[in-house]
Parts: sequence; structure tokens; C-alpha cells
Amino acid sequence: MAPVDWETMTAQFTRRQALATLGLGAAALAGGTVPSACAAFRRRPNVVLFVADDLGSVDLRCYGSKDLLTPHIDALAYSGVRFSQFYVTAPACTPSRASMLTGRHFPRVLRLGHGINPAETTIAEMLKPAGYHTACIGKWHLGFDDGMYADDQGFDEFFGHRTGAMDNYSHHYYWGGPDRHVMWRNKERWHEEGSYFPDLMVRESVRFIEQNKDEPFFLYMPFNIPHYPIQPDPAARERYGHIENASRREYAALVSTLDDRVGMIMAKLEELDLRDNTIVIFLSDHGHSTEERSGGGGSAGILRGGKMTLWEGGLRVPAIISWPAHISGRQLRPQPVTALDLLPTLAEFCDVPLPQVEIDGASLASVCASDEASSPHDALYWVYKEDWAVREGPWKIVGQGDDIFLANLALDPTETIDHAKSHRHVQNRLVDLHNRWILKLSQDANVASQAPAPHRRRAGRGRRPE
Ligand SMILES: [Ca+2]
Repeated sequence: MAPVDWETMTAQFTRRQALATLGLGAAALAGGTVPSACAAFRRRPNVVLFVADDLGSVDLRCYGSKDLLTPHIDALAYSGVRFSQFYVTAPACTPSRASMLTGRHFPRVLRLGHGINPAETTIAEMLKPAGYHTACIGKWHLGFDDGMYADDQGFDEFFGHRTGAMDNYSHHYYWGGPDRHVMWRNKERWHEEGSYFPDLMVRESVRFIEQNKDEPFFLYMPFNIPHYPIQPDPAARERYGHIENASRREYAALVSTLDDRVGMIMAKLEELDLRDNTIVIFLSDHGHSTEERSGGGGSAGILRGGKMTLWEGGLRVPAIISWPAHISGRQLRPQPVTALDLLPTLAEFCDVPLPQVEIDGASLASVCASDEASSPHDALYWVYKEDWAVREGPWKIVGQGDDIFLANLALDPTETIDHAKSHRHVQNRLVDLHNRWILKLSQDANVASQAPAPHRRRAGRGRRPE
């Protein structure tokens, strides 16, 4: 396969084109787009959803990294669509993944401290009635009570841990006490102490693919890397002896550990002649971590912030959709889109009905098909703890309590220049959008008492929050 020359491809987008596509147009799908994608296939496509844990916004070679070696994920990008403005809905694991798997903003679907409300419909539950075999292999982290585990939420099989972090060898919880074993196969504890968890994920996923190669399947692989603990494959570590910064060196080895295992799954799909009619999606759950025990080796490049923040470095992630039978390769899409869109995209691609609830995302079929299609969203909204943000066209407002910051991402993707004072009318419009969105959220029965408060506009504010 020819090398991926993303620099050249990116340069083909002129500034004018970039600005044009930055506009978040009216609902692009209202007029109808591609016909039901699977109608032409005798068999529905398989779906493989790879999620990286805490992978930085630019931490793949195909996203501009100069020091990381990610040939398998780069090849995946080369085979399909790579998004340059793909957002997750929260800068932390659980809320981000909850939105991704339900197509709905996380305050609507999460029971705080417990997980996804069992009444919600996950991608797995959406696909199962159409005959899909489903598996979640990796880090669940979306339910902590009986009735809220992966195998309660539409997955025929679960293998892995339900917690936020696990030691990859002892399979004990990796955050505070008590020290305890946390690896499971469905509802049973699974003991393979000493075996490297990313390799167990590959073994189980390969088995699942082989067992289901004659029926449509949905394989959800939420990796637990490059999230801490910092336990890369020793073979991957050997590739980065030249990197002087120890944190970056270890992080690089973790990213290569991930990349190698994505490559193993892709090789199995090729071997079984399943690749053309398998939709493969790759994304990170949010930006890189700066937590002490992460080592801080990840990067957002020129973007501001990272995990736990609503700056671009926390929310804008690498994201790829590849389906060789239907989507052209070598495609770059600058339209602002969101992980909320994955569920409705898969509903259209797999020709299955949407869940009978209000979905906050929209199908990306037209965006996958054309770089001239508008984003299906007029605006994008975020809330996380006390912080909130809205993006409309090039404008993005970030609020921390009463402090607000207004960026023009077309002119300043680094979110350094605050336009709040000079563009008060824009600020006011985005605050109104946020407050209307909060009001709408608060009317949702599932939000109940956990609805965030609207922003109380105060004149003269606009300093850069930190
Ligand atoms: Ca994460």
C-alpha cells in the first residue's frame, strides 16, 4: 500500500475551501442523501468499532504526528474517511462513550455514578434485532450495577473490565483501593493472571470474528490504552529508544501497542475476506491526559487543553470511518461532526430502524460521500461538570461558571484570542443557544435532577478562564 501523504492531501484544501466547510449548515440530511446503503448487499455489513482511551488529538501519524509510528491505523484512514473536526461530547471516558453508544447527549442517558440507563438503546441493542451478533471486548466503564453491564446492554458477549483502569497483567483495579481482581467474561470472573490484557483482547476478538464470520456482527473494542497504567508491549518500546523525553517515549510505545493490535484485527478481517463489507470505525474517547499517573506523554499539537477540559484538545479527536464496499478511500472531511452521529450513521449504513427516542446525532452518510456536504448540525453543544461550550460555524464559546471565552476557530484554532468583548453579539447569541439547549435538556425526563444550570449573563465578563 502506498504511504499516506496527509500533508499533501491536507494542502489540497485551500483556505477558502476550509472556511466554506467550516460553516455549520442547516440539516444536510433533510433533503435525503445516499440511498439506503445496504440495500444492494445481500448481507448487512459487519461493524467493528475501535475506541482508543485518552489518545491525543494529533497522536497518529495520519493526524500529523512526526514521532509516532502508526502504520495500521494510518492504513485504515487511507482506506476510508478521516475527519479533521470530529468531536466527542465530553472530555472524560464514561460520558463520552455513553453518548457515542446511544447517539444522545450524556445527561439524558447516564445515571450519575451508575452508568447508562438500561432503558436507553445502545448501538448493540439497535443492531441485534436485525440479526447481528454483538460483542464488547475491552473496557466497559459504562455501568457499575447489576443490569448495567455490557452483557445487559445489548452485547451477547463481554470480555474485559468494567472499571476505568486495570493493571494489564494482574488484572486488578488500577485506581485506589481496595486492591481487587476486576476482569470478567460476561457475569463470571475470569482469571488469567500474567497474561497481557491487550493480547487477550485480540485473542477474544479474533475468536469472535471467526465464530461469526458467516453472520453479520458488531464488534466493539474499547481499548484501555494509551490510558494508564503505563504498560506498553516491550516490543513496541524498542521502537522509540531515540525519543529523549521519557514520558513521550512510553506514551509512543503505548500508541504502537494499540496500533499493532488494530492491525491484527484488520489482518483477520482480510484473511477471512470480510474487509470490504465491514464498516470499521476508529476514534479516541477524548483528548490526551495530563494526569500525573498518565505520564503526560500525549499531545494535542497546537490545540489548547486536553482531557477534562472543553478546549479543542479535550474534545477534538482522531476519527476514521472505513467501508471499502461503499465509501471511497483517501478522503479527508473537515466538516464539524460528533460521536453522537455514529449511531444514526450505522442505522443508515446497516439499514436498521433508529431507536424510538430523540436522537441528538445525525447520519454522516452524506458527509462520508462528499466533502461538499454540510455538517448535519447547526451548532454543537457540550457540558462537563461546571463548564459548558457551544460551537456555531467558526465560533466557539467556552464557559467556566460566569467566566466565558469566545474563540474564532477559523482564524485561531488554538483558542488563544478572546473575542468576547469585541463580538458581544456573537457571545450573546451563543449564550442564548446554550441556555435554550440546557432548557431542552432539563425537560427530558431522564435528566431529572442532574440538569446543568443555565448561564446567567453578566455584562463585562470575558476574561480567559484557566
Ligand atoms: Ca478515556
